[in-house]
Amino acid sequence: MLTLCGFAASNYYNKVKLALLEKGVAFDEELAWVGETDKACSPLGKVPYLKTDKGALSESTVILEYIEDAFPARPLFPKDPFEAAKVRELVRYIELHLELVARNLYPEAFFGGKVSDSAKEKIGQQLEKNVAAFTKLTKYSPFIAGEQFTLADCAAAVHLPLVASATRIIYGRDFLADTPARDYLKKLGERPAVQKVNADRKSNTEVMLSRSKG
Ligand SMILES: N[C@@H](CCC(=O)N[C@@H](CS)C(=O)NCC(=O)O)C(=O)O
Repeated sequence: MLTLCGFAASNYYNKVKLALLEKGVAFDEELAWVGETDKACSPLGKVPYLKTDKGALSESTVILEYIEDAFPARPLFPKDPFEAAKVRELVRYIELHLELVARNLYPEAFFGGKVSDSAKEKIGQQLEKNVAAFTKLTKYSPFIAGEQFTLADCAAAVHLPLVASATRIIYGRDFLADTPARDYLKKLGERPAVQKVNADRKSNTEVMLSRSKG
């Protein structure tokens, strides 16, 4: 049995949860807030981590790859090795070149903190460049890597909305607005698994915010 540990307000957690739901793999959830994680399972204290019969795994994309290998039914990679690599490429762009850059804005965008004007300028330039490069790789036909729902859609479903809202809040302009991302995300939101992830995210975000106030 698999146990996904972390909290549903976390986009990294939700990426793995979405893949498990889409694949129809059974799993339990164990609530672990940042600061309350099991360091034997996730040595850096990050979420998510996955407990399996063989031991624990940390790092969301490693967990995704493990789930694909261990549960090959309802695959989230194309069969063709090159097409599968294109999916991995998109996942990497989303995580490394969009999420990790935009993340520097979150303290001010979502958590009442402050990001310096010089940092905002630098992050904005980097994000513009990265969004343009990322857009060259996307297909939206109808899924982000092509005809099949893949792990790249799991990554896009959780990371792109945050990039859009953080840039809208900080720069007054959604950096993904000139791409098909908005319509695509709306369509993805019709999938039952995405709806479940989003509903759990909303209720857990309220708990998270009330914890930080209390
Ligand atoms: N590279 C990690 C990133 C996970 C991550 O940063 N998770 C956040 C929650 S959304 C976290 O645990 N932050 C606490 C920390 O970095 O100490 C992954 O892909 O799993």
